Order: sequence, then structure tokens, then C-alpha cells
Amino acid sequence: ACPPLRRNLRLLAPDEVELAKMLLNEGQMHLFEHWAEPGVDDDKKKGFFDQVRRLNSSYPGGLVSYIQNAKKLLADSKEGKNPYDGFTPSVPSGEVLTFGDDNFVSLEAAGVKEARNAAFVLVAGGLGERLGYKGIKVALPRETTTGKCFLQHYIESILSLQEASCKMVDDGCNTKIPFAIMTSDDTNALTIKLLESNSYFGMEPSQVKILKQEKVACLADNDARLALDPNDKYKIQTKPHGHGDVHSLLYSSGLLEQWKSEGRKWVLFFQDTNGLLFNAIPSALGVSATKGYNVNSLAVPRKAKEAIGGITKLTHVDGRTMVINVEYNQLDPLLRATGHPDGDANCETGYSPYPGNINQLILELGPYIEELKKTHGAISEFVNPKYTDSTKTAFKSSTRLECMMQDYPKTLPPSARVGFTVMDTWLAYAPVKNNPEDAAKVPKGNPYHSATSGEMAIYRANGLILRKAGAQIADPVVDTFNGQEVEVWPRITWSPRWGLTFKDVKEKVRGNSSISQRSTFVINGRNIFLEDLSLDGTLIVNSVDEAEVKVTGRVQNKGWNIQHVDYKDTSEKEEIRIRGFKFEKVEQLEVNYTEPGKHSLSA
Ligand code: UGB
Repeated sequence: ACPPLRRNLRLLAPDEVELAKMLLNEGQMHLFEHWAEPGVDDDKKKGFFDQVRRLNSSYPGGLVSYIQNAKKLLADSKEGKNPYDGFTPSVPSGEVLTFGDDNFVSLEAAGVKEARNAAFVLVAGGLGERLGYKGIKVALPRETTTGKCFLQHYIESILSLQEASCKMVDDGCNTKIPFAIMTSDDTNALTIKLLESNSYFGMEPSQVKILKQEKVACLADNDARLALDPNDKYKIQTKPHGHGDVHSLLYSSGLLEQWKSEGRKWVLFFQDTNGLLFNAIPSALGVSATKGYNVNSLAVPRKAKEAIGGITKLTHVDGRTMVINVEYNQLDPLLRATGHPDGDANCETGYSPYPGNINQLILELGPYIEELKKTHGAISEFVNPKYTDSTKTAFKSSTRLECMMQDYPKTLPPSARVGFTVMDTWLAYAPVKNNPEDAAKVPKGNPYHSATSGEMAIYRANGLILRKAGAQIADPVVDTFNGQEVEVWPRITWSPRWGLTFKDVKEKVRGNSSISQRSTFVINGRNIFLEDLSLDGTLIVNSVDEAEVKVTGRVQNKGWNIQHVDYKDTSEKEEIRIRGFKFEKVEQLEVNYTEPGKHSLSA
């Protein structure tokens, strides 16, 4: 049927012949029509089949399924079919937690206890196009007071949970909580390099598993003809398939079965740049464990039009219901189509009535495996072609199928226990997604989700947590960096093993301690107690875990000043420019306790 291919047949291995037949059956003859005679470009032809083999094996059901799913979704899109047809949205009810109250504290304890039965999964295959940062996002500093990157913070948090969890049970537990990271071709090498050059930030290398997601084939037209790379006619153009790939990768890697055989019960998924996330993990895991949720999504109050999905109860005309994330670009049209003429709007609270999905999911491993045995991890997909005109016959550029990890519950039976947990934004959510220019354009009152706001949110959260624990933390001042007005709190930061839960923090704040607005305070060690401390300047306390350090008295010095940096100033490093400030380190008191035993820092 395809003469150029027929003339090249003798070059092909038997499995390549099968792959070629499959492609022809699926209407992909154009992939071969320009093929040169045998003897010309033969290496490229081999390369073509290597790529086809990869595309075929990395998609549940292979390329045949991919092309058939694409044909169906493209036809639906052309027809203007709404994926939510027949569904009416309503506001779901879930757990709403209040930081620091008795319920919160007891849920945190329950969560820490469960943590030894957990496994963590970080989805970090995204390039972060909106942020426009050249490196990988997990290598960005979470805050620039210590300069620790997101990945280091995540690993130290998991290790602290591991230790605290084992300590709670008196059975010689020495579990190593597994940590899987999904990467992509865009992030894989740099993620491995970051881990290896930092000795895995203290984690045992065998605890870490890297799963690389493959891109999927691009689609050139409504017939799902695969797009060829404009620069190489022996290559299929590919694009990312989305974070939903994490489910099929976990399934096909055998990791889930391995975790189950080790007696694990929970899988916690999280995203690349939320520096506050681990403030929410213990209590949310506590909710999963005490409520027996098969699926628990973390959520925060959401401002209308904010670029985070809304958790919604959907009721179908046939009676089916599900509680699911409706992505931010779909919530508004869905609401308008179902009798809410204002669409995605704030209610009298000043927030959208639909809680905002922060894409932190806690799945119960047993039911999760059972479901994936049926689906092999395939997740409901969507396609978003940009058409050249209203006839919807041609695309401006090639498109592809996409999927999202939070769509996992879509295939679950109604009997599944799907819930969500809402926490305060200041405590749980401060992602770094937008570049300075876009962040400055965010409507007033909506969060910037920039490197500036992401770092300032850490200091704000730590200030508020310490206040709740009884310390006097000075009020913030308002300042503008890269066109974004933010609250600047004292720059307080601590290592996860100091303040894993609110109870931990509370136990370490004694008497009457106060910290002034211009202060910087780094708490780096497990047993550091603040007792009648008065800080006005910069104080850095480092201590080994076996030491017990009392920090007391008045510490005063010139401290660190905040200097404005313009994001266009190329003399600064990119990670500084995108936040719009840096520290001028004038004077500080830094103390290091390297010996076990009791110490006191009294100035
Ligand atoms: N990611 C991958 O690992 N692979 C991919 O192919 C793509 C992404 P974005 P998005 O919490 O703020 C999500 O781009 O997709 C990783 C939710 O869908 O940062 O626009 C990537 O590395 C939305 O409902 O976010 O929006 C990153 O870690 C809302 O919850 C993660 O996936 C929103 O996040 C998310 O990718 C939010």
C-alpha cells in the first residue's frame, strides 16, 4: 500500500515490520511517503523505529490505543462536545481543618504514626514554562536565607517523618520511607545530578526511585495523523503527556506491588515547588487514616479564576456522582452552562465556593493497586487543539493527548471513599509557577504564585506558627518586589526535624520570646529551645541532634538587609532575579553546637 515503505522492507527487523503494519492500519501512511530509497538515510530509518518502539511501549495499550483515543477525543472536540455533558456541579463537603486546634494536633499525631507505612511520589517532569527558569524547578531555593533547594527540603521532611514515625511505635521500627520521583527527558539528567552531587541530601540512595515519563506523539490533524518533526522527517514530533503519567509508571515499574509487599498503606503524591506542603502532610495523612479515605485531595480556599482546579461534586442526570477536580479552564464554562451566569465567581466569603486543588493526593495503596490492575494506570485524557478557524478543520500547531494525575478518581466505582481536606493557604500552599512579568499582572487579591511570593510565604507561615506557639513575632511590613506587593515577615526558617508538627514547635518555644521584623533566624537542629529569647538582628543556630540547646537572652546586631533586585538585571543570578530581592549580610551571630549534651546560648 505504501511503495516507499515496501522498497525498504528488507531493511526492517520482524518487529519493525509489525510496527509498520500497525501504523498503516491506523492511517499513518504519511509517515513513510517521503522515505528515501534503501541505502540513503538508513540510520535515520532505524532511529524512526526505535522511537516508534518507545512510543508504543510507554503508553497503556500501545500506539494503537493512543491513535484511537486521539481520533475519538478530536472528533468530540470538533463537535464541541463538553466532557461534563449531563453533569451538574455543586459544592462538595469535606474536612476543614483549623491549624493548631486540638483536632489538628491529634490528626497530626495520627498522621505521623501512619507515615512509616507511606511512600512519597514527587511529580517533577514539568519544565515550568510559565516560570521561564532555565534549570529544574526542584533545584530552586525554597528560600534564600539558607538557600536550601526544594528537593533538599522535601527529602529532609520525609526523613524527619520517617524518624518521628518510628519513634512513636516501640517495635524496633527502622523503616525507610520510599521516595519516587517522576522525571521527563527535560528534567531527568539534572534531577539525578542534583541528587548525586549532594549525597541524596541524606537519604539512602536505595530509597529513591526515578521514573522517567516519555513524551507522546503529536497529532497533526483531526484524523489523528501523527506529526513529523519539522526538522527531521524520520522523527515523530512529541510533547509531554502531563502529570497523569505517574499512575501508569508506578504500575508498570512494579513499585506499587513492592510497596504493598513491604506492608505499606499510603501513597502521597506532590508537586515540584510548594515550599509549605509538608506543613500539611501530617494532619492530612491523619485525616486519611482516621476517615478511611481511599482518595484524599488537599485543598485550600480558592479565589475565582485562580489557576488551580476547583474540587467539585458532579451529579450526572443518570444519578452518578463523583467528587473531582475540575481544571481551572473548565470550571467557568461548566458553571455558565449549568445555570450560574456569573461562572467562576467569588461568593460572599470573597472566595470561590469550590475549594482549590493543590494536587497533593493521598491514596490508600490497597484499593489503588486493585484499580490499576484494571486500568494499568491509564487516566482519562483530554485534547486541546488550537484550530485555525471556526470550521475546526485544521490546527495552528500540532496537538497531543494530555492527562492529569488528579483525574485518577474518575474511573472509580461510586463505592470508593473519595474525600478532601481543606487547610489555610498560608499554611499549606505557595507554589512557584509564574515569571515576574506575569505575576505582576495577576488581578489584585489573587495569589502571585511566583518566586517572590513563594519565599515570602515561608516566612509568613513560620511567623504565624511561632505566634500560635506563643512567641511574639513582629508584624510584617509591606514591600514591592518585581511589581508584586507582598508582606515581609521576619525571615525565620527551620529544618524539618525541628518543627515537623505543631506540637514539636510548641514544645520548643518557652517563656516570652520575641523576634523583631528586621530579624533573620535560622534554626538548624532538632533540640533547640527558645526560652525568653529577644532577637533583633540575625541569629543562626546549628546543632547536632544529640545536643540540647537553650537559646535565651537578648541577641542584637546589624543583621541582614533586604535589597531590591530588578528581574531584568542580568548581573544577578537567575534564581535571585526571579524573586526580586537579595540579602545584604551585614552582621550576624552564628553558633555551632557539635558536641552532645546540654548547652545554653545566652547573649
Ligand atoms: N508535571 C510532570 O511531572 N509532568 C508533566 O508532563 C507535566 C507536569 P504544573 P498545572 O496545584 O497549582 C496543576 O504545570 O498542571 C509536574 C493542577 O492540574 O505546575 O498547570 C510538574 O513538574 C491544578 O489542578 O501545574 O496545574 C509539577 O510538579 C492545580 O492543582 C506538576 O506536575 C495546580 O497544579 C504540576 O504541573 C496547582
